[in-house]
Amino acid sequence: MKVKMILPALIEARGLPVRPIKYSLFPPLGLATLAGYLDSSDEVLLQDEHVEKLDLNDRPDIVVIQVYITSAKRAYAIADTYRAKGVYVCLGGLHVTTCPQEAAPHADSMFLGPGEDTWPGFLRDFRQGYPKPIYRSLNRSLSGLPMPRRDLIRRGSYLVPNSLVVSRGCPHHCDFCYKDSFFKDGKSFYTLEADRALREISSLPGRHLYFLDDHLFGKNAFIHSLFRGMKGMGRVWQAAGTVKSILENPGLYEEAATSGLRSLFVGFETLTQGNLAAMHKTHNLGRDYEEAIRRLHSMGVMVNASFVYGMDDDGPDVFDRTVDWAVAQGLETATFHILTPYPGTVLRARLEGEGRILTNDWDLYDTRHQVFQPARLKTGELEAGYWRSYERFYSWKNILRAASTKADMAGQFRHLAYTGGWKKMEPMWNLLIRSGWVGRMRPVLETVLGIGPVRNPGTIPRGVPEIVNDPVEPPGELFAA
Ligand code: B12
Ligand code: SF4
Repeated sequence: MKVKMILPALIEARGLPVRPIKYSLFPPLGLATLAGYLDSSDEVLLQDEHVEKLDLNDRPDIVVIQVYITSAKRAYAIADTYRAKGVYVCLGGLHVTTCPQEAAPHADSMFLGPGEDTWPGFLRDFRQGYPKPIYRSLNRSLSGLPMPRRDLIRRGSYLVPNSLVVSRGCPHHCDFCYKDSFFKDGKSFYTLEADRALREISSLPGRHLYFLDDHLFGKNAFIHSLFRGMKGMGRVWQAAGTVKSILENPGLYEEAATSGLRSLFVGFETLTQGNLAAMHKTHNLGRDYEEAIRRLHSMGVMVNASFVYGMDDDGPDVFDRTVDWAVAQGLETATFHILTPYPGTVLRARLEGEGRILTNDWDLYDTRHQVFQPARLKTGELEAGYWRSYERFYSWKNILRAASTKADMAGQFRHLAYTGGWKKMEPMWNLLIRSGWVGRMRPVLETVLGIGPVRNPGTIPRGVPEIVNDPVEPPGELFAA
């Protein structure tokens, strides 16, 4: 059987003259995971439109498309092209789960929720000739999960090919988050067995790992076993965790740092207690953010802070206040978002009830556009403040100020190299992406992450496969111009 798997790109990733590095960071892990369920006799092609030009002239038996909200229009156009040729089209992913009626006219089979239970069932049905129009995930478990088919991924096209997820979902329930809408029909937080996770980690070449789990630190027993197993592997890794987990678990992050944790994505979201309460982000309420940052920095762990603008307590001062605070804390990187009411979320239901949704143009639901009426911000203020935050946080003046909070020269140097590398060198990244050389920057990233007051020098022990130079693919046509 011939199976084609496609991750369509949002317009920005296809059209821009300068290609942001964020679209060449991570490979399509969800699709590679589903490919793990196919038979060895099946012929599979996985294409990621963020890094290659799609070939839509073929005629496979099944086309599988992952649909995100911002790439939904493109996903439906690709689906329609194949269906017009009589090819069987499967649509799944987050946006299909939250907007099934919208997706239905473009699919032969639709999949709601995570695919680990529904996809194998569909494959059986399809091979027997009786596929159903809709599959809804109800049984949530990762036991027996096959290894993702990483052999289908063009490693050289990504800066971080070693992304992985060892859990699904998150134990918390924030009103603005996609999580409860995606996992609504069953368990919304579950993990792999630690042994299985460690086997996957051991199979990954090189040193660097990026855990894409929503909250890696959500289940203590699992995570302790994982870190114990990773100790001595010589890895450097990045992940996401909550303020609560940093403050409430003595020893946990020390163990993580010893096993190679070098930077943590933390959802601070807002500096205002009223906002946290209104969004039911209760695990952040009353927490000492500054203490959490100090703890991470004392272990040599860099902080990537996430902030969301536009909640009801946010007035015009929120932008500068947040950036000034972030710089004073010596945060290495920050990600700012405009509050976005994704379909299926509690936030959206509330704003709809209050008549505050301004548009349903999904292209604008990219956390960079104002799509609802804020309570205390005038038209234009939210988007202008959002862009100003990036400009101010990543100005050389503020990068130097934040770096100068680090106790020693190595820490200051790492801060400058990491932050400057991400945000001040877009033209260089653009060139590397277009020339197909982005993967060659991985050793540089690993070196920068390894600098500084870290507990684990990260030498590569025997047995860890290392790829120094991934095969370099020719630049895709898309980037040749
Ligand atoms: C890595 C990541 C990215 C990466 C790359 C994405 C990629 N290559 O897949 C980058 C940096 C490019 C990115 C960009 C953006 N992202 Co993003 N990203 C993620 C993140 C952190 C992990 C995705 C992942 O790999 N998950 C692990 C795999 C195993 O799960 P999965 O991909 O969901 O696949 C499973 C199921 O969805 C399902 N499935 C999926 N497709 C199909 C198809 C079929 C047929 C079947 C059966 C099943 C199925 O089965 C899979 C196995 O269970 C998620 C958060 C999250 N936890 O998912 C946010 C997330 C997906 N991103 C989000 C957003 C908003 C964006 C941006 C708009 C942000 C921005 N401001 O630019 C852009 C736009 C992306 C786009 N192209 O449209 C939102 C999506 C909201 C929504 N309702 O769609 C999320 C959920 C973050 C959040 N908490 O809000 N992102
Ligand atoms: S803690 Fe993060 S991932 Fe978990 S529900 Fe809240 S926003 Fe979503």
